[in-house]
Amino acid sequence: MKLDKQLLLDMYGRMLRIRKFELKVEELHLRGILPGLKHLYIGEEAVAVGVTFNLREDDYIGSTHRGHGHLIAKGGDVKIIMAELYGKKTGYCKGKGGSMHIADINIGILGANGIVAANIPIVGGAALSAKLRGTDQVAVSFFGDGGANEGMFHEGVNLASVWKLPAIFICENNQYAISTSQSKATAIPNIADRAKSYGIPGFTVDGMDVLAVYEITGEAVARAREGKGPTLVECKTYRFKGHYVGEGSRELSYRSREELKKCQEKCPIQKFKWTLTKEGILTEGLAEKINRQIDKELEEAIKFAEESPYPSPEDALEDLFFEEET
Ligand SMILES: Cc1ncc(C[n+]2csc(CCOP(=O)(O)OP(=O)(O)O)c2C)c(N)n1
Ligand SMILES: [Mg+2]
Repeated sequence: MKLDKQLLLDMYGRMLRIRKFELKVEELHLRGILPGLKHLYIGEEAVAVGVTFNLREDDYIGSTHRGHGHLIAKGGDVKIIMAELYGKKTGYCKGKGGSMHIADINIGILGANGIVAANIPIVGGAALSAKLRGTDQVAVSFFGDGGANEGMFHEGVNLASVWKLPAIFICENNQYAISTSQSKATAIPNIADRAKSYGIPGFTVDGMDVLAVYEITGEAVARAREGKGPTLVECKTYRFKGHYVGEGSRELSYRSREELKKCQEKCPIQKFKWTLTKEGILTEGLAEKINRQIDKELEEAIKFAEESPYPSPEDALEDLFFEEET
């Protein structure tokens, strides 16, 4: 394998951190400890990690309602994310935003976003800003197969192409928008084929293969940095859990147990672990060490969140934008 061994191990560790974080969130939610709505990223880890490992700290990402994986992949602090999910004052939004509003401008995370596809024009704006400032920063938008049918997708991708913006559009095609399968809502099988109509390159890639995602998005990032404009990359992936935590067995009304089982067998983390083991890069001992280190980080994050205070009632009046009456 051509890539640096430490980089590959870091990719593995980052995917596992996302997976274990999400499993903890699921557990804490189902025990009634975490408030609010959460959409888990389990099964899709190779996409966020494959993409963001091509990015610098000062590059931008725009995320979705299913955003924890993007935030952790881009370097978000699990302690502060966890505190936000607990609704605590030490969280990214001081406990007032929750899962779907987490942002960290200092490391280019423009925010999770509960409005499907709404980060596409925001990312377009960040890319325009980088271009006007003459930097070589790039901006990445993550959105789903459902998001690709929103007007904001068509408007945003078209304008980014016309203005040759340094943007990369990552469609996380997990085959469902809530309970609607892609085939019931989209006339073509490969969303990347739409790139042609905007005059930009489009690629469909196996989103369960972190190295495939890393390679193709590496090319897209290089193109964007060189001023050659945007690229659309469709990552075929699958969400292993329900649309939101608490959906329970209702998911079986739109997908079968057999389908779930077959897709879960393609676990991106397990697959990458096998590859690294076969190449002699990852040993059982090292895997266990990484595992324990993540468990410790998560324990500390939960302790930090639990011991943090809730915002006070007066805090509700802070961080607002309003105009003085004249
Ligand atoms: C503009 C808008 N329309 C509808 C919704 C309700 N909604 C929340 S998630 C979702 C499905 C999104 O599907 P997709 O883009 O494929 O993302 P996934 O959940 O599969 O990651 C919908 C319709 C919303 N939040 N925003
Ligand atoms: Mg989807």
